[in-house]
Amino acid sequence: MNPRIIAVCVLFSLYLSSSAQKNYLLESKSDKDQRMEWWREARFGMFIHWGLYAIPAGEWKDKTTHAEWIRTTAQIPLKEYDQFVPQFNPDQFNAKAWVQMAKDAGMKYITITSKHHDGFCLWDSKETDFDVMSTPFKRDILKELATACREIGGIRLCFYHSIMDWHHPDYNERRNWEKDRPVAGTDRKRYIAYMKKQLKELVTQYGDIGVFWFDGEWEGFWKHEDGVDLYNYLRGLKPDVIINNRVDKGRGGMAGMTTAGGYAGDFGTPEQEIPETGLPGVDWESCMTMNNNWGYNKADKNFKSVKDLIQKLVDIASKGGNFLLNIGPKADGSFPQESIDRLKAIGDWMKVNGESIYGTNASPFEHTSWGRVTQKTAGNKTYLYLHVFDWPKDGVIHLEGIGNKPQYVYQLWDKEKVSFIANRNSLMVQLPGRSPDENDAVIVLEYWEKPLVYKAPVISTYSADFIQTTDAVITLPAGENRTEIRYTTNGSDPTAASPLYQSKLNITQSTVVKAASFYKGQMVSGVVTRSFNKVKPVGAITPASTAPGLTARYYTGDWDSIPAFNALSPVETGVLKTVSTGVYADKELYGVVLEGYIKIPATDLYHFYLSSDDGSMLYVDGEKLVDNNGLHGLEEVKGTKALAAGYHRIRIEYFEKSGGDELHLMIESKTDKKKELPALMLFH
Ligand code: FHN
Repeated sequence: MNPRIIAVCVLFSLYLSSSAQKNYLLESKSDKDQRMEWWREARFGMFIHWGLYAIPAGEWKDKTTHAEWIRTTAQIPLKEYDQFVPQFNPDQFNAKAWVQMAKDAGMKYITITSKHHDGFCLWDSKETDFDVMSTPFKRDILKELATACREIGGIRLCFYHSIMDWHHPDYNERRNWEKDRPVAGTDRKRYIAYMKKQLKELVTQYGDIGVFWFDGEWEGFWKHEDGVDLYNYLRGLKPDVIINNRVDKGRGGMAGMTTAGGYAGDFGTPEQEIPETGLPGVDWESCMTMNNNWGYNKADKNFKSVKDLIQKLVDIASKGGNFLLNIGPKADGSFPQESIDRLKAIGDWMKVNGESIYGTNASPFEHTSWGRVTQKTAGNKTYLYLHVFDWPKDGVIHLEGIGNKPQYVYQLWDKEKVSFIANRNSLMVQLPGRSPDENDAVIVLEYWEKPLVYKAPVISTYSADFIQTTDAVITLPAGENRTEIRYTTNGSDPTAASPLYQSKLNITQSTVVKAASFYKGQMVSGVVTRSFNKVKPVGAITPASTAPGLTARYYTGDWDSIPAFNALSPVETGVLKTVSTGVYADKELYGVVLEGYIKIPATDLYHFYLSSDDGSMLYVDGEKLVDNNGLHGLEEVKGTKALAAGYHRIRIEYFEKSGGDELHLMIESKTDKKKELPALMLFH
């Protein structure tokens, strides 16, 4: 063949291969906004955790506290767990009934476990026999759900997919009790290829899939580059698909938000929790169980009340997030009655109040004592939805910090107008005698112009505790440029005669700083307060001798929180030059106590950031400075202490149950930015 033609073919194939791996992380904001639009509008979805684990329903031998993790938490060997396959025959499964219940509850999408950590596939996969077609049921569950969603309409089908796989031999992380699954001969690339082929089945054969909700990304098996590659692979197959942040390694523990660093993922995934405040410009979805378990547990009757679930939905929407509420179906394919009842009640509330959730954005107010606020703009109108959780005894709702009055104020449930008084920077709304809905009753402020909401200032500082001096910087939130800040340093509320804030305040004595926003001589926001405390540094000690590193004492045990290590005997001891889990990294069911001295370079106030998966504690000079205890993903907790230059005693306690395990300690001072505690500061 003509060499020129060969050259053109080679160049073209290079182009094709490179375009197959287009980097979708470089997507423009407008393109992402367009792709996310339906999801941001939806605000409310159904999570479904279903699989073989519904058969034992949480019970194994003498314990009834298992659920979808039962293969691991009950340490069931693979051959024994495979015995559930011939038992899986959900004769009550009715895809249309599931989809209709989600729709009637006011949900706009369903995210179902295509494959959970146990590796069992709910669809007819050509890549494995460990799927629903190997069971007596022999029906493609995901296909039936896809058909039901298409026929009923109004519900997007989405898939949860676990990266971690306890069944496929090439996923070569092993639980330390798994003696029956050698790692020799395994091939991680072969597993990733398997996962990609299965995902291609799901993307191309099950209709217009809205979201891929990855999970199980936390073990060492999965790397950041794998996450970016998988994100681009899936987007290459379906450019408009939405993918959560657990496809990569950037999730900050159960708080779920994506840490800085170029990680892939379109939205954050707080789990069983709701962020304290809205996060402007950040897409996130809180996922929660209705009781205590994701997978069905027949003994778990601790279901959240309807009121709690509705108020969680509203709280999340008022902070600009989505709510993914979980159902754990039974082995027979039916929903637990407690779940059905709650879905029905939420649906009744959504039929009246859905417009105050769908397509809304975060509240423009920092805090409202009587409930929450959501907002929506349609054309030249803006609607502020006042969600009244606690009906005021005097029947009057006070809304502070708003500088213009609405065109109308009315009850959402019957559109009846209500009277209101507009002051310079507040509204008083007169409510009817009693609430029509103790879960949440909604009052609408209809504006025919942009509501004029005044934001209170923010008082920030390196640290409110200080040794000699510290600074107080007072700023207005982004976008607030109409007002000025006035402040006091004697604990009194600021007035129009108080000093105008123009530059940072240098604090040399214990002080209470108060500030508020002023407009044309009037206070138009709430008052913010920050106390500053002058403290004495803890004196240093003089050890008889020192050597580099911390002593490390290792313990084995199955704990759900940090044990009393001093009452246990260590199985191994050593010295670690840095704060880590050392030789036990990636093991399970163990604890470690690191102890020694930290050499503080200069007298100052120090921030310590202890992050761990699972729980940890930090003691400095015998005082508990950070409590990051408990079973959780990688989470960081901060503690602050004034320390004199020299040696101070330090002790770190840590335990790992199963899954990911990490331990980090970072330090920050006013002169040194946050960094891993350097080895040169650690001695024993
Ligand atoms: O280990 C899983 C768990 O089983 C469940 O799927 C939750 C739901 O988000 N995600 C993981 C725990 O963080």
